[in-house]
Amino acid sequence: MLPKRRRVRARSPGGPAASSTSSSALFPGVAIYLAEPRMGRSRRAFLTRLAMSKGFRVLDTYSSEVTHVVMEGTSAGEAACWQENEAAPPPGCPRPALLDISWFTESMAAGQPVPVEGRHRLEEAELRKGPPNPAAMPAYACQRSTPLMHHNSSLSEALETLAEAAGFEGSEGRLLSFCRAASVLRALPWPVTVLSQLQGLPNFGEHSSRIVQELLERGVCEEVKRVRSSERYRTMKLFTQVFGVGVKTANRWYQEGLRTLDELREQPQRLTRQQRAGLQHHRDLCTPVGRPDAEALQRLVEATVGQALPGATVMLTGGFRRGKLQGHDVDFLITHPEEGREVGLLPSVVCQLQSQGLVLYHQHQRSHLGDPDHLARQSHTMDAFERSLCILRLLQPSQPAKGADSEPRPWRAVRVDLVVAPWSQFPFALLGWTGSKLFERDLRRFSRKEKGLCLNSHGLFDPEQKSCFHVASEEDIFRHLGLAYLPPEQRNA
Ligand code: DCP
Ligand code: MG
Repeated sequence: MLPKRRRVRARSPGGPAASSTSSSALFPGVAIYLAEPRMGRSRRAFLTRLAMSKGFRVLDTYSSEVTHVVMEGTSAGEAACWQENEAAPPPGCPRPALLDISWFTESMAAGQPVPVEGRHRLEEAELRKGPPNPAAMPAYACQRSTPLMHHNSSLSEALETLAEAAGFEGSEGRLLSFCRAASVLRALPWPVTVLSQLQGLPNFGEHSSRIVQELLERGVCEEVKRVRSSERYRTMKLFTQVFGVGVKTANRWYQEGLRTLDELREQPQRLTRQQRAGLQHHRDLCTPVGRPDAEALQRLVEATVGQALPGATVMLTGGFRRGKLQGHDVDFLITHPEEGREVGLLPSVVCQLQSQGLVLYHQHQRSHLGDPDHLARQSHTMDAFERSLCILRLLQPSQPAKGADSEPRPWRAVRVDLVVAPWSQFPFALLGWTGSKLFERDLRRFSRKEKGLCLNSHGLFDPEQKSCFHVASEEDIFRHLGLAYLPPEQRNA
């Protein structure tokens, strides 16, 4: 049994209490910093709790006090790069050792810090392991870890451009091929430097390989350059970035000869209410939302939901839950432990926000959960939850004016999705709304093709047994599918 004070600390890893003070640490000469990039926040929180429960001092921020930096799944090069970007130690202080997770696990097992040996140091650990076998890369994105930061950004971005361009032409097959190849590159724990490294990797067709080859050999790819500078791609990108405009509408406008947003603004009668709002706030909505803004909105939504329905929970989902620092919108999932209490919650939440003048646009979609044909539609990607698609006014009190002639604007417009799920479906909704889109797609495909089960944001169904699985957490869903659990930070497929 731990002393009470330490138990209380151990419950709050990511917060300030994570920086345990030396009074509670048994090993004052050791201050661990768990570097997050590839570890993921929930794993980091778990390891922090574990170390603190054993009397280790774990610092929440990197500082000159840190003696041991522990990383997981990180290459020596990546680790060195990370350390370069951190503040340099004061003169005379050595940089702390960059250690593989093996030092940490051995120390936890020993109940005290084990001496650092060469094999614990990242460079040496890497040399011993060698590059992983490409044939070991599983074919489905849900079977492999895909961190946010990876080693092949310029290659994956080129393939993602081609995927996007294929989507603009309605070529779903080509879109998926390029997306899947890009996603494999994101999951590789080493940089691709020669084409032969692609051998044995899944989802790499002839076209994607050719693009990578050209990039490796020449540093640029003509096809990608051509696409990015083409009028068609640029216009389709411009139009589809407008809230409420999909590929079909953008294509119709393009075929009619429209090319600019001003041309769209000249024909307001052709626009839906959503598109008009999208155009009106276009500049703001094209500016990425940062994590501090997402967190400010979370506090606002939590306070408002808490007032409308005490005891309700609000979860930040989408890209921000996967650890992204920026997003095009902010996605929230709301539920209440007493199933049924959440019904009809959104109108009062939106009304409350409206009374504060914070709603610039909103569109309510009622729940279709009770619809008789709901079961038949269950394979559709769009779920049946009640939701509000909003543009909210996010107050930014100390924003300076951007240009000489522009007024200081103490707010910006942000796209916010509020989705309400019943408690029993919440783990499925959370899994479905955390993404990434390709991860979700592969998870459903894996369930169907490999397990004969139908997965969506409402549940996991066995069509033969005509039964559903009851789950209490995302971990339960992975377990039912026979998959190793992947924390949200590793779902950036
Ligand atoms: N989602 C999905 N299929 C869709 C739409 C959404 O599976 N057709 C899921 C996966 C997404 C999540 O919902 O990750 C949120 O959708 P977003 O479009 O907001 O995507 P992200 O939050 O991942 O990206 P961004 O950072 O651009 O907002
Ligand atoms: Mg999002």
